[in-house]
Amino acid sequence: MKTLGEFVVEKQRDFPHAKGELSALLSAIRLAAKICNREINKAGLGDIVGDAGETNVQGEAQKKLDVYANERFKAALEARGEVCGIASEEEDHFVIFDNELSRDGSYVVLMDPLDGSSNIDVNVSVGTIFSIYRRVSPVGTPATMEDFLQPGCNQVAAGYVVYGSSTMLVYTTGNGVHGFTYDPSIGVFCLSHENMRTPKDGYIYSINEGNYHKFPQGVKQYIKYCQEPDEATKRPYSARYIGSLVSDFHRNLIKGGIYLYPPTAKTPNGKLRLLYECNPLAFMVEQAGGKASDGTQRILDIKPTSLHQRTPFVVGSTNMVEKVEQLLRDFPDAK
Ligand code: AHM
Ligand code: MG
Repeated sequence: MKTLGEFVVEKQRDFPHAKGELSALLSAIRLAAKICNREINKAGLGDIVGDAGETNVQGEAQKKLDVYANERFKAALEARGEVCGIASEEEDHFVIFDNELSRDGSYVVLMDPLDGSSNIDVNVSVGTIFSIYRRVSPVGTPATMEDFLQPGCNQVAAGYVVYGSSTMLVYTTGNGVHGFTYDPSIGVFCLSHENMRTPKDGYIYSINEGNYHKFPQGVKQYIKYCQEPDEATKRPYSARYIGSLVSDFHRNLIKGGIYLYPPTAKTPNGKLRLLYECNPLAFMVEQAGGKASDGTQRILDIKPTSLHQRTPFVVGSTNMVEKVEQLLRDFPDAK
């Protein structure tokens, strides 16, 4: 049995000049994940479910556990000194860790501390998503907006924690995707899925079909395509939608499949946030042999212009994502 800690140290030896900063940073994330896992697991007890009474910058009601997870991850990352600032779905602005130790930190972290949190009150899986960059501003100074607005292809590491029937931490540093299952009896994440690969073809499609009438023509065509019987391509595909991005993504990564959050006329950029939802998952899926697109271009190539910007998101098995891109080209919407 190999623990996450051992695995990270082992991998660090592959980079002879690594100073162990990234390993220390990942260990901060691991600690915060364990603490959040403990609270999420007893979500039905006590006064921890429900709304916190505040809305975040995107006008969404914050859950008590959103706030809790945000605080836990922030505190764990600030305590170590490798990180000079964070951006979070639950924070209007990026947060500078302005103490002597953190100012010398080489990294910034962007995160969605508790994604899918509207599911928490009904005992459905939720997740944490994180994305790590090297800062571009000089070490020794406070973090700046430029540190956070980097294209996804600059990520040095990314990952997620899925608090599901078991809790897993899955991450990449650009050298494959590795998954660790939490053993609560010993309080340790253990290597369970080394070098995860996603199938090129999948048979699951995940989309909120309730919005069907608002989707672009190309996406409607794709839904029809998924439902059409055809033995050669094993259609119809199965529809699976949890409404909890990390869980939908995790299932599709393992089994093969596609997740779509398309634009609509009212929300031309869809719902999901580029920097801390789409970029990290795009990095992971590419590392596993899959693809992530906004319908026309690679997610990781988008140059961000604001912290909470949204993007349409199509992610999963390469051939499925390419089919969507093709149908969006073939069936353009009237301007
Ligand atoms: P959140 O960050 O406020 O939790 O929103 C993101 C969630 C994703 O987890 C999920 O895939 C999506 O929103 C579901 O949206 P919808 O209910 O519109 O289908
Ligand atoms: Mg989210």
